[in-house]
Amino acid sequence: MGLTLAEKILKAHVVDGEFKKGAEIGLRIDQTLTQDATGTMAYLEFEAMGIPRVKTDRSVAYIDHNTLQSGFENADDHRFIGSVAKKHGVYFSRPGNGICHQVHLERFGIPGKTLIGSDSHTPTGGGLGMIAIGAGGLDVAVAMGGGAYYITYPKIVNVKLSGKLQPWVAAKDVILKVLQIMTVKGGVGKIIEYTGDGVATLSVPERATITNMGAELGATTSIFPSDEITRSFLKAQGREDVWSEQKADADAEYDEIIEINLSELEPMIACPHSPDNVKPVSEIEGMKIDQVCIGSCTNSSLLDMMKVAHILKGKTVHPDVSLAIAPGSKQVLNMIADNGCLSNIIDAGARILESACGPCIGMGQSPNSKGVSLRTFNRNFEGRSGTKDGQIYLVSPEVAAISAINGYLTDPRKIGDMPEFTLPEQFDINDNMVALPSDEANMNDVEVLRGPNIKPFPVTTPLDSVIDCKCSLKVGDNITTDHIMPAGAKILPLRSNIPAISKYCFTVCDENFPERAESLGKSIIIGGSNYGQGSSREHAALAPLHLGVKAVVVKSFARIHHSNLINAGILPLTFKNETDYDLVNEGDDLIIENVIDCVKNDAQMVIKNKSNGANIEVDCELSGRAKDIILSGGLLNYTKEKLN
Ligand code: MIC
Ligand code: SF4
Repeated sequence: MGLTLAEKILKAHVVDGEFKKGAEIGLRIDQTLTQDATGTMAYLEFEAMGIPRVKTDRSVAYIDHNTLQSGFENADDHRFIGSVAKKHGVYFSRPGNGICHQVHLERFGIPGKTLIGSDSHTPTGGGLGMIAIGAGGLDVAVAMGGGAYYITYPKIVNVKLSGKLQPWVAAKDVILKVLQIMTVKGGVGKIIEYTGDGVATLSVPERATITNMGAELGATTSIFPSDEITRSFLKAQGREDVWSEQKADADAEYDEIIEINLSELEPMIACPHSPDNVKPVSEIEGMKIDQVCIGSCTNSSLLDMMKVAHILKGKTVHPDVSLAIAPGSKQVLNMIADNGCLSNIIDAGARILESACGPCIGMGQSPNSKGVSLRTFNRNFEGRSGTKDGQIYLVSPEVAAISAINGYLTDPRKIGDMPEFTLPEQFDINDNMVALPSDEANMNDVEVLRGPNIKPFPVTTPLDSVIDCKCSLKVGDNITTDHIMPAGAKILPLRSNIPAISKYCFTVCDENFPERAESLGKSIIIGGSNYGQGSSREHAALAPLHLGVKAVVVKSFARIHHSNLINAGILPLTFKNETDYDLVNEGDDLIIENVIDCVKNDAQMVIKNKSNGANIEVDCELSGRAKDIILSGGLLNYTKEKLN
């Protein structure tokens, strides 16, 4: 039996474990990326491991999230990351150079290689035919040190594309369609592999839009083949030498098949507050809007900007609408400046933002109260925009731009013929905002610059044999990491300071949680299904760790957050019977006995609810390695023990 493309790349990189479905496999990692909001922790962790130089083929540190410098904190973090990167052999993409995923696609990604990044949208690299996976900072630190990255051998879903997108229907509509079919938890434990005749009709940036937002399916990653289209993209980036063909065997077998005829798709929209709450635009067309934001790692490529500029040319943004645009990289911004598109955008009245994440992570541009905001981004979780009652809708750049002019949600197919937008044969290449690492011989001359906001990694302790404490919080289904550890302009500057950021943990759900958890000393959190969906931020585990959370008991977990809890030494448990969720309430006194024995020997773990007498069976499904990590009190302790 032949292999799928994902399996071929995985197989070529397996360094530990048996290569069979469902088993845990350790992968050799060729490239890593970090961004600034998760990067400071990742480099503190790397330093704590005591390995002098990174051992990957290429590691890149980006600054793109915390670019609003309203105090010293973010600038200090940028300086820390720049200096620590230089010392240890990491390329440093300076603020202004662009969003990590966009820049990595343009300048560093290589077909057939593995990439892990401390950001959940790292699968963008799948658009080039890479296995690119989002992970916690600690996992990235270990990979930089040459350690393997562990995943469960996933199921492979084949999304077969046929036909061709009709004018004004976009790559964004493809992934919104997939989200409508699979939902935000449908991809957990799966890789989404795109095949079929339709693939050849999509450019690399369009493929990258699709793999990027595959993160919203909860998938391990998504991947396209690397073909002649990929070759011309890399050639235009001056990197044809790194191209190789990557495709599935003709007789590859998939676990699931989804067929999508591109010709039949229409413009789609994800409604508040979930990326899978998808409808055709035509169903709610005419909805009045207050704001439009175009950009983010999903939709900020040169092609996206050129389409937007074409729509805006000679028009004016509607008087009731604020339009903000952030091109994805310095390369994109430079090229639209050179080809005149930027001038059309400025002329129309758009507010030009720097090439960074910006409003996507609540770094400015929060909409007005109850404001309706159309965004080309990938997440519309409640509160993420910075306005609690903001109504965020996710659409393609085409829908966003035409709606900004009209003042209401508009189906772009109405605006007549679409001109051909093709990628240039040569991009504008200037890597002057990527600082090179020091030579190994000179690394000791590089001083690592630490600001006062940078606090050490929290101390973890080996697993307790008895967990005897209260339930400090009970939450429902689909809790996102934006609920657990909110971001935004006010809180993000505290990413290097766990004690300070912990004061905001879960405040979206319950303002009193941090104080309550801290005063309890230790506690357990109860949750529903798909707990921890969304970002890779390990702060969603480190803040609960700091607040004394010993175990999280839920109906099911999202992949990256599950690993982050293990890495932080917090016990991740699932209800054996989901209905037992009803047997625990906030404030109940709980006890779990023989914890170490149950973890080591896979014995049935039971939570006794002393408040109502219920005995609740819970599962602790961990691989052998994950058990050792939990027993050691987290990945850092485990790695140090191994290195010693
Ligand atoms: C996001 O889109 O939620 C982020 C901000 O990029 C996160 C990383 C973070 O929280 O720093 C992600 O996607 O992993
Ligand atoms: Fe940045 Fe938004 Fe992309 Fe996250 S999803 S990396 S915040 S642009």
